[in-house]
Amino acid sequence: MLPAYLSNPFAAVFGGGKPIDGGRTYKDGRRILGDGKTYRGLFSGIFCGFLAGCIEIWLSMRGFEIMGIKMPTFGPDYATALIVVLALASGALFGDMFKSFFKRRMGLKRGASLPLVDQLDFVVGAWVFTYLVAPEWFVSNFTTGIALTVLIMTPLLHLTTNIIGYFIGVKKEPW
Ligand code: CTP
Ligand code: K
Ligand code: MG
Repeated sequence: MLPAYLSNPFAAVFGGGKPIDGGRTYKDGRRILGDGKTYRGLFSGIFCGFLAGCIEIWLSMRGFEIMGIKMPTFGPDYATALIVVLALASGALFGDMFKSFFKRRMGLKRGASLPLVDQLDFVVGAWVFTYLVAPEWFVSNFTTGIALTVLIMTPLLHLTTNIIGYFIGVKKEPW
């Protein structure tokens, strides 16, 4: 889940500039996505999440071995692993963007809070993308236990990182 977890905060750190919706409004007269979804945030977030995933893959291939720790391998299919980490990172930000679209349709302004949805949008996005690109990997790795742990832990982790983001000034709101 690390690529999915990291793409969001890195989008907040590096985001800004041209909004993805180009400032355009939807037929309801409200912004399509809003100024909180930018190209820079999207691409830098995906890049950083993917990089984190590559480091994870490398560690499982070589790193632990170098440190003298015997690890079960990530799986023989490293091409799948690369596709999966890319799907986790990009699915997270597309899930987040999808949520912003619905927040705008509900009349919620950029940054307005939508409890639980704000904390789980990226998890659902990451899982949907991963399922679409690697369904077999998905069903064999996401057991009910893992899924439940992630769903319970994520809102807590998310709130903690966002409070930190708020105090260091990269997030406008602490959620
Ligand atoms: N961000 C970005 N591009 C993205 C996602 C995030 O530039 N694709 C940056 C924006 O600066 C955004 C910040 O990260 O303000 C925090 O992200 P988020 O909480 O998802 O956005 P909000 O500003 O809360 O907007 P929304 O109400 O649409 O969720
Ligand atoms: K978000
Ligand atoms: Mg927000």
